[in-house]
Amino acid sequence: MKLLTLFLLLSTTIFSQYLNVRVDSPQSNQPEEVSIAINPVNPNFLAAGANINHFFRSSDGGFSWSTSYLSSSFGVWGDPVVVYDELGYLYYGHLSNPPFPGYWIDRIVIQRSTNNGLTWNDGAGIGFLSPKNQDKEWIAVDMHSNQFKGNVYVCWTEFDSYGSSNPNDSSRIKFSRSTDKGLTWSNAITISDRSGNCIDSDNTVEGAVPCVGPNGENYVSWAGPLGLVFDKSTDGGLTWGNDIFVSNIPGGWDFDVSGIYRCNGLPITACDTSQSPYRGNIYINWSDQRNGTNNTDVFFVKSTDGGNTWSSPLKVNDDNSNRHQFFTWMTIDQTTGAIYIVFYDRRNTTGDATDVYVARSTNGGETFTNFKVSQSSFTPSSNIFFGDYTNIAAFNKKVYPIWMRLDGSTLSVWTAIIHDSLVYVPVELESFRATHTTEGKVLLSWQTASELNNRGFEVQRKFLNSDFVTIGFVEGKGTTTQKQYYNFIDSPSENGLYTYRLKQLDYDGKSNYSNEVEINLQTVSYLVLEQNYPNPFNDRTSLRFATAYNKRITLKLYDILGREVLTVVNEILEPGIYEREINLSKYNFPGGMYFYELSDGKLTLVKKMIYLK
Ligand SMILES: [Ca+2]
Ligand SMILES: [Ca+2]
Ligand SMILES: [Ca+2]
Ligand SMILES: [Ca+2]
Repeated sequence: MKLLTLFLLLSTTIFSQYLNVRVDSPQSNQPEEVSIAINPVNPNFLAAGANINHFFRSSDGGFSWSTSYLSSSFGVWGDPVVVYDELGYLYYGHLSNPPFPGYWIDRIVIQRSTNNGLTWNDGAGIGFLSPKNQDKEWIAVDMHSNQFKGNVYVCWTEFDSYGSSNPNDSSRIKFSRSTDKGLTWSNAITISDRSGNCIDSDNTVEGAVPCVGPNGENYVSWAGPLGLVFDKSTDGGLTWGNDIFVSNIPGGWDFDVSGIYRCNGLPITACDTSQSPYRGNIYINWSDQRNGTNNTDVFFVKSTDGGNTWSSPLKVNDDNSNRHQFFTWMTIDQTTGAIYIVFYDRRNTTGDATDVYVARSTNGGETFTNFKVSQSSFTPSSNIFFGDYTNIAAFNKKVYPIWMRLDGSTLSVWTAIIHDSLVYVPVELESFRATHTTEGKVLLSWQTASELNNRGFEVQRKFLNSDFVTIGFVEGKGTTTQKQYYNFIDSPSENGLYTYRLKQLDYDGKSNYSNEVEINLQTVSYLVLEQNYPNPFNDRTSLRFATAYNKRITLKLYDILGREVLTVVNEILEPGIYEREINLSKYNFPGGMYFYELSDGKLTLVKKMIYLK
């Protein structure tokens, strides 16, 4: 019997060695700042981007890649971010550098492709507000919510003047949305309550990676002078709330890692919209140097209440090496709820030699398992710009981290093809029982250890040799890891053997049957009416009945048309057996069929008699 499902990790040996695949081509021009996305409509199609205008596509699940270069009349000035929507449309966001009267990073540009990146439109410019600079966009798509499905959202940092140390210049987090698949965009609004400076360092507000919640909520966090803060919108991005403090970032988001041109620990925000037990959880991942300037670590917090409160930071890298882990990125496989975090890691190296690790959580971020995904380490040089981040995408148990290697002075872009063996396994209901109640009814009770995507239970009953029929529905708890208790009371009208079962229904239409339970219902009769004697009869016959309660009892006679013709008894009787003789010759009734009805006001019993006359 299978009824509900639960996450279970069946294999812990899957993470051994991964095929590393080069994404860029030897002709690429120093690609860094990578982004990767999986087409949910056809997951064999993958898209990736890298500075300054690289586009990479794969149509075979990431085993081979081709390189092309984006162009737009707005200019293509780096910070690429690739995102697929629910239709399989592909968005490529980047910075601008249009010809005069435009200027360097004067707007965010998002181009769209409907053929997995073979061709692109010219794109739309977002947030132009001369002479300000618009920098480092991140994009999210509402893949499924009832209200806002298909909306595309973008967040970024606006600088009054990029790099300025003038105290009058400030930075802020901006937001825009598209409700027409990226063709047009709303006017940019500011969502950060507290501005940062324009230096592009610890006290500048940056790192706004938006995500979408199960009901279309917009969630985003960023780093700045207050540390890590969070904000959300529940109306499709029209209005936003007060920024909520999440965590401090000791040392700030801008720090040094030897061998790296520049390094930051900017946050990534993600929300579980899967049907896992962790649906709705919001996660933030970043890195900082709270444990020492030679010991960068990767951190993680979560909110289970829509971002109002946050857990204490959890260190994601599970080493005790006092070495650097940096340039982290996070994704959720929204088909399973598993969390994947990629980062560079020096736990097992010396000097600046660097590996790539992925951490995975299958319990909503309570714990992470770390594993190495790079087949060999590389030793970067701080003389070569290395970009500002890595990236990772996961869909349907396929996980693709993407990162840069820097070998000598040559940058290259790599992915690993990870096929996660995470599976759902069925678990049994902990109990399903049928018991008698004191009122002669049937109490069905059952409990579940956990639920995944459970819409509820149809209660089905079979009487004697009939088929099962549905007699009721009990709503499920959807998704929960808590033990749940249910019951249902049935009131069958007849005595006999009843069989019950549950039909458990998932939200996605799947169903499972429980085991069957039987109960023999022999309700006690509190009112008894016997057949008259003699029957058929001439003139006289005797009516016997019994009552178990001290109640008003009526015994009446009806003709074949249902008309009451005689009241035999109408009085309060003690419990006992009674007999009344009637003589119909006294009334001149016609011969034929008559009915006699005994009632205690609640239960009514009827039998028929034949008067021969
Ligand atoms: Ca950049
Ligand atoms: Ca706000
Ligand atoms: Ca700093
Ligand atoms: Ca460390």
